Amino acid sequence: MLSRRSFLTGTAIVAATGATGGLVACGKKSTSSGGTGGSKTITLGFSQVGSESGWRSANTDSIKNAAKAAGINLKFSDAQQKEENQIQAIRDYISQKVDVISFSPVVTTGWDTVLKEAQAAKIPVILTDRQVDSDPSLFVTLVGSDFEIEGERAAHLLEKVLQAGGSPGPVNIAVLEGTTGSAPAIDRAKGFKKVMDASDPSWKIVVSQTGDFTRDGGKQVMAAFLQSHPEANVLFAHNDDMAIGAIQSIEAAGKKPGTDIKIVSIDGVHDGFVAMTQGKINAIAECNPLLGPQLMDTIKSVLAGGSVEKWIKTKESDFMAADAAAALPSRQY
Ligand code: GYE
Repeated sequence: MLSRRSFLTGTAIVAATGATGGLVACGKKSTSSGGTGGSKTITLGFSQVGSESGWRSANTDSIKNAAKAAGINLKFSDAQQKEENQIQAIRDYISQKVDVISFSPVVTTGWDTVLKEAQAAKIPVILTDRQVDSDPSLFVTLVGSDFEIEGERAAHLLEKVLQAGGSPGPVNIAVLEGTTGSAPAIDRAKGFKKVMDASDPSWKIVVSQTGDFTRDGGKQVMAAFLQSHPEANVLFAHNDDMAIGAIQSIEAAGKKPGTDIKIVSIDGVHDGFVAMTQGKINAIAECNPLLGPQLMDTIKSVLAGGSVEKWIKTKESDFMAADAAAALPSRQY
């Protein structure tokens, strides 16, 4: 999906024209006023998606702490999962003439106009966490995970869970999707399906609906799934929070999460690990929210005129419930 064909190719040369013309000018602007590489404090305008999940809280803390540690002046706004709020925040940052703008786009589409405005104002834009479906020349780089791979990893974890549980018969999968139109919801679904289609033909997605990445969304939608699809014996949740919400509904319906309904989710937040230690979530594909330090390093090198990769990916691991107790004490979020 997305403009990934071009997005994936090569390195963004920061001094190039057109794509990163803003960077060149921004570098000049900085140099004439002391240089961002020197004593001038960098001002970063950051627009966060919202505070929908444990992942997001950890991500916000990471960005705030890393900005402080890097001596970057952070202007932070929470868009409450609304694209129009993010667009407004970006416009405000442009009019405040910040040195650099970063944001985690709630959905993939609808960004071209505001990204062009930032480019016209010669303010570089660095995406974090989520991708956009815009011309890659409108942003410098993305610091974040590969969600399609995460979907594939989740499906492979499910294979392991099913193997460990003996022969399960038909695999009737219910899916709690993330925010509709968001990069992680689109790509996690895609990666999961890719592995599923190549896997055992007994796997079937019997129902799939958004829970908007929230605990409450997961709870409500799962309650409806249990009514409409009592045959579901697997839940794939696009994040831990929805899985945790779903667990409440599964228990309220008198079923045993992790046993009657096997559960695989993505993120690896603290509460997800706790649910694994209780055997309620069977496996988690980690998605690392601690992007702050990488983002600040990237900002500094971009403003200093360096070249950066077009996609700076995050390192992540997989966990089965049996690993959870040993891993829990060293989890950072
Ligand atoms: O998985 C979910 C959050 O974009 C990777 O957003 C992020 C996702 C994360 O709400 O918990």
